[in-house]
Amino acid sequence: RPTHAVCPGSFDPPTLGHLDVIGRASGLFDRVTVAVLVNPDKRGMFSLDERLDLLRATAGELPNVDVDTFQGLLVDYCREHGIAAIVKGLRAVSDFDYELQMAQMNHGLTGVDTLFMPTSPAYSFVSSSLVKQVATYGGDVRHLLPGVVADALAARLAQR
Ligand code: COD
Repeated sequence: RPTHAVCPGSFDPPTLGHLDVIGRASGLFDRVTVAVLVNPDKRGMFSLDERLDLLRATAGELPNVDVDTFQGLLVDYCREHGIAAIVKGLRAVSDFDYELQMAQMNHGLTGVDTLFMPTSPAYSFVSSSLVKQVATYGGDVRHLLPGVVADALAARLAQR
C-alpha cells in the first residue's frame, strides 16, 4: 500500500518554513496532501482560493504533492482519504505543548499518528502571522517566502 501523509494548516500565506517541511515529507512518503483548513470564523489576509493557488504554484510543483481543503476535524479527513500520518513542523519548545496535545487527541480519536519534523534552523522563527505583521509595517520578508507569495503579499498590501 502506498504511504500517504497530510501536511495540514492555515497557510495564510505559505512560507518557506511550510515548504521546507512539505518538501521533506514528500521525500519520505509516496504521496503528500497539503490540506488547508476552511475556517469560516477566521478571515485571513488571503482567501481560501488564493491560498490554494499559492500552494499549487509552490508545493504543488512537487510530483507527489497535491493540495486540498478540509472542514471540521482533521482526523475525519484522514479517515476519508486513507491517510495514516499527519506531518507537522516543530519550530521551538513553544510549539510542542499544543502540538503534543493535538497529536494525542487525534490518535485517541481514530488512531492516526502524528510525526514531527524539526524545522530547518533557517526558518525556525518564521510564522505566517509574523511575516504578515512585519510586512504590514514595511519590513522586508521576501527572503522568507517563495517568490509568488512575496509578490502576492506586496500586491495585497499595496491595495490597502
Ligand atoms: N517551519 C516549519 N514548519 C512550520 C513553520 C516553519 N517556519 N511554520 C509553520 N509550520 C508548520 C507547523 O507544523 C504547523 O502546524 C503547520 O506548518 C501549519 O502552520 P499554520 O500556521 O499555517 O497552520 P495552523 O497552526 O493554523 O494549523 C492548525 C491546524 C489547521 C492543523 C489545526 O488547527 C487543525 O487540525 N484543525 C482542524 C480541526 C481539528 O481537527 N481540531 C482538533 C485538533 S486535536
